[in-house]
Amino acid sequence: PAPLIWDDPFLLEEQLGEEERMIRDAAHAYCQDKLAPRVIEANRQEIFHREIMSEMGEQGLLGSTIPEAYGGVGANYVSYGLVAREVERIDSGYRSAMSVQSSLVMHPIFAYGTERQRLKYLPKLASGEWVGCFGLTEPDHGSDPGSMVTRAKSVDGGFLLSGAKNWITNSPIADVFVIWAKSEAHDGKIKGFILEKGMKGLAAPKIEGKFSLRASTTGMIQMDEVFVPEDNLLPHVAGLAGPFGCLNRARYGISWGAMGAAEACWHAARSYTMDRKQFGKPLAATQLIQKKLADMQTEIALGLQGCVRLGRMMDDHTAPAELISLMKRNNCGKALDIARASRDMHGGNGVSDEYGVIRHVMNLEAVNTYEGTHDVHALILGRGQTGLQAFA
Ligand code: TGC
Ligand code: FAD
Repeated sequence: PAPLIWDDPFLLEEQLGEEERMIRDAAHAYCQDKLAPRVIEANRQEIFHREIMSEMGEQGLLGSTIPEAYGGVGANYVSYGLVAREVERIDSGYRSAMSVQSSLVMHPIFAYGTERQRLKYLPKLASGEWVGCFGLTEPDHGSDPGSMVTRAKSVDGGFLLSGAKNWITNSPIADVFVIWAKSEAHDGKIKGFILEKGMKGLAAPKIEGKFSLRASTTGMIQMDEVFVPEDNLLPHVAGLAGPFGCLNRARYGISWGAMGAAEACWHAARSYTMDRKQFGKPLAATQLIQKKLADMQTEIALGLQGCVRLGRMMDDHTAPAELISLMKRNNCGKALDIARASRDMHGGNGVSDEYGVIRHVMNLEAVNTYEGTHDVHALILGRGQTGLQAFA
């Protein structure tokens, strides 16, 4: 039999096309050279270095699936996933910033916007000159966004938006806000609106004291009768299908990203336990440690195979939403388990940020919760196979 490649058991590498590998290699080099050196300080001090958005833009990592005419690079979804894996190998917070800009801000403007909106916003979002955020969750409505209370009242020439959004990635530094609100002019249906920094009545205070994704900035969005011109309504979608169309793409990217964080923790655990000796031999020469390494290898190998298959289905337009839930749920839950085990295998050193692993544990707690919690995705899968909804 052929020898096993321990860190690529299914030969994922051979399943990628040349262009996919090129995009992945460029992202890998950028992440290792530019993101890795900044992350310990960013996490310690709770800083998001704004210039990262411009650097990612320069590298073609923002809205990479959007056509070139609007500033994207027209990459496929497998490439988008490979990039998410490389970014999250460093930190889930950096992948968050990229996912939100790409899947939750640029995608809705591209898919549901007018040509004028595409031309106005997409190139500047692609270059990182502008930062975007996505406001769906509210203080009292998280897993159940359909019950949102943010309202768009119709007035001459546009709308007045009032309400509050909570836990919004990038909001404190955002120039562009994609907001979901129930619109009076559309029979109370949920519609998407593009708001801009500086609009009267709009505020985006930072949420302080976050012990997860500290290298990503998160805030609220407060709207007090913000006037939004008719031109800033996203006309081509109504209802929850609008935000969920964006979430499908972001959740898919998170499936890959979480595996990147898991791989970082697995490789760290393997190296650490091979070097560290207790009772006169390397920790990695003990059965308990080897079982943990075997579990990590197995879950990551299977998780990545699922990602590449789902990516091919996304590219063929055959991916059902439930399958995206299956991968988001599985890979986030497994990555969190792997990060916690790796932290344990590092002993006392595991709680020091110098070793990186505790940061991944903290980050993956939020990744397992946002974009649909682990249990909400179980309910989506349960409904899919029984036809019975168990949410309410
Ligand atoms: P339900 O009856 O299931 O559906 C209502 C309408 O929406 C459509 N729909 C979808 N369309 C496309 N893709 C999907 N995945 C869809 N899921 C639902 C559905 O067809 C229907 O359309 P229509 O035309 O018939 O009206 O709605 P429900 O109210 O029962 O929903 C239940 C549930 C639990 C599935 C859903 O609300 C849910 O997924 N909750 C989780 C909320 C969530 O994921 N929030 C994410 C906020 S954004 C975020 O976290 C960003 S963090 C990013 C980062 O920093 O990286
Ligand atoms: P809740 O919905 O209150 O859930 C609490 C608990 O109850 C969970 O364990 C959940 O699984 C469980 N639960 C809920 N419903 C049920 C049920 N029917 N049956 C059984 N159990 C249930 N949102 C945005 O719109 N944009 C963003 O950019 C964004 N970024 C975020 C960044 C961070 C760092 C975080 C932490 C969150 C972000 N979110 C964002 C919000 C995120 O999507 C929500 O936190 C998430 O959807 C869960 O909602 P909730 O926090 O209100 O929890």
